[in-house]
Amino acid sequence: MTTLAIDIGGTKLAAALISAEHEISQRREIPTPANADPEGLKQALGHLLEPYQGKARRVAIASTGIIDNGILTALNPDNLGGLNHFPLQATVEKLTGLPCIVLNDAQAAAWAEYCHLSSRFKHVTFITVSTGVGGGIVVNGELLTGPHAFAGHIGHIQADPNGPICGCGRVGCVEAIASGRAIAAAARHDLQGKNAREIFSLAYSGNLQAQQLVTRSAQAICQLIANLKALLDTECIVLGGSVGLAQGYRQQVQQQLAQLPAAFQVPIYSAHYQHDAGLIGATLWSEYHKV
Ligand code: ADP
Ligand code: BMX
Ligand code: ZN
Repeated sequence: MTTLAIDIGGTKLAAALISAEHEISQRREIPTPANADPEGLKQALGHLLEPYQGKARRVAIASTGIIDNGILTALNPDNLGGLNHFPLQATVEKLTGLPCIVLNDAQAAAWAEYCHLSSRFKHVTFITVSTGVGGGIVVNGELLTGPHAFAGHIGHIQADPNGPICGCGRVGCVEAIASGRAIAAAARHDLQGKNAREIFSLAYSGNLQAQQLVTRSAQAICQLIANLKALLDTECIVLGGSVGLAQGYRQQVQQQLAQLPAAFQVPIYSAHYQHDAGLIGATLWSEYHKV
């Protein structure tokens, strides 16, 4: 059965058709509307999905935010215009006329990466370092979503009690230090106003401040991984998101983790499905739940 998969992130909205063999076709991407209020998001989704009319039998969505029973609430309103109780599933069902399932983006990506690794590991944790920092946790072959769908929001574990205030309202969250947005927000002088992609490219060409911003992000992710190892004894970490997948980033995190005591060591892989982990994961989740 062909699935129309959608990935809603803080920076971009992606959609594609996923075949029964999990091949991806007709992938499209548009920027997330700057003011992602309910109307803005509805319009953007309408525009994104228009070319897929009549081409799929179900819809599977991976979306940033807390996704509880098909309803989206932004934990960090900076990342999605403060959407609160947005009926995402119902909106897309109405737009497409198809049955639909919705899962948090990092939970979906975790499911995809776990399914890929399941012959080797039963305990897998996915971390996306993207607009925000998100996570998905598989324990003993089961994806943890939690009673309020909040499980895995590891970007909001505190990294520094003296750190910047996070959009979620807490102080010093990992997301406020390591995410693409946080990297851009901490830039000063010649780097002020540049986005994370530009800062990474300046880091490769030797800009010291850019290198320090990347290292600060990698350090926060390294400490997060050590905390997750202590909490879950996870067998491996999978890194995704455009920052997580940026050239050299995983290696920096690995080098820093290698400095910590043996009990905190855990293998770190780059996402097998790269930037499509959310699309594939939501599709696999819709199959698992027989949507
Ligand atoms: P989303 O959060 O919408 O899922 P991404 O995973 O693409 O989207 O993450 C967006 C963040 O990644 C932005 O902060 C952007 O500046 C940054 N980014 C995009 N491309 C790169 C790159 N090649 N290297 C480093 N950072 C990148
Ligand atoms: C934020 C939070 C998570 C999400 C993570 C990564 C919102 C809107 N999102 O911590 O639900 O998984 O960002 O999201 O509060 P992305 O947009 O960076 O992919
Ligand atoms: Zn936070």
